[in-house]
Amino acid sequence: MLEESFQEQIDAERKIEPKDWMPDDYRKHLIRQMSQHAHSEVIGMQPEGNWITRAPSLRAKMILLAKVQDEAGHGLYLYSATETLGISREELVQQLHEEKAKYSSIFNYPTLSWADMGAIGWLVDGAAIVNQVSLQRTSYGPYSRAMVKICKEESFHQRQGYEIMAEMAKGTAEQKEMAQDALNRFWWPSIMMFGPQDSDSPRTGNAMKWKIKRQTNDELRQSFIDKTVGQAEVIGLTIPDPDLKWNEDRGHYDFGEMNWEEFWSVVNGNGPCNKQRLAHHKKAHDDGEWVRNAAKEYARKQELLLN
Ligand code: FAQ
Repeated sequence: MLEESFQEQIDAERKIEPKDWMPDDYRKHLIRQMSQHAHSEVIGMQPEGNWITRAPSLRAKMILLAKVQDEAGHGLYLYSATETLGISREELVQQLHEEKAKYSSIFNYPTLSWADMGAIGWLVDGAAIVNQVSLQRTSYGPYSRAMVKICKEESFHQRQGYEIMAEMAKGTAEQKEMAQDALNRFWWPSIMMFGPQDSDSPRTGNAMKWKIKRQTNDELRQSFIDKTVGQAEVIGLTIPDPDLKWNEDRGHYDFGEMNWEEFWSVVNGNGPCNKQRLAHHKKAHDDGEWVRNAAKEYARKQELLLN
């Protein structure tokens, strides 16, 4: 009965709010997806943080710094939204540290040159926008509202990256080569962000039924590729996929096969930087313990004063 009226509410496009009744599996599904999304934002600061001290100008440095700060903010909204489902941030972070919770595969690749800041903004934020615009219509109210604000900031991030790529592509031959090399390295990992093919995606069935996801992994991946090919052409860079070709009948680009072995290897903890990213997160968390303790003590004293 409760389950039926829950599904009716979803089918009628009414948002589910924290105090509404929800099936346990819906709650667990959201905690998993939203916390992994939050972890991705926070771990995602590391590949870019690597370049803040080496940005080529004060302007570039200020913009990159602002972008990385936004990502911390996105992590915070998403942790807060996840906490409305009855789990604490401490537990979520513990799940990350114990490798029970994942984060996006893309952040396990190294950033080797300044052009990688361009490729991340253009492609990684570009892919994140396609995914998150769709998630603005997700059925859980706090997640949906967090996505609206996050998407506005992601648009600025995408433009920041595209500007870097465009500038480098029209610079010296060496600069253009750096931009092309970054595109070559980040293209396939970026389209892997959308997850496994629909036929290999165990979570999609429930996610679509509960309208947590509004489009499947393959639909979103196709939409990202269709948007991005023209952008590469405008700045004179070549997407490293010889099978990429406009298909008049489908009204979409056809594209080559992804290396699924690489995808699962990165997802399962064996990518180029998985160990480094997690170790860095744990160290930062431990180093910040005194700040958390001081904040808790301050809150306790304030409460004593009020009572
Ligand atoms: N990486 O059945 P599905 C950003 C896992 S934010 C790692 O298809 P689902 C901003 C999946 O978790 C980027 N793991 O699962 C930024 C599941 O494992 P589990 C993050 C992956 O949930 C930009 C298993 O494989 N965005 O970039 C990946 O229906 C620049 C089976 O997969 C989000 O998290 C992957 N790529 O679909 C920050 C968006 N793909 O949990 C800094 C929200 C799949 O059963 C710089 N999340 N897996 O153990 C989603 O939309 C979905 O969760 C998907 C996966 C699409 C990621």
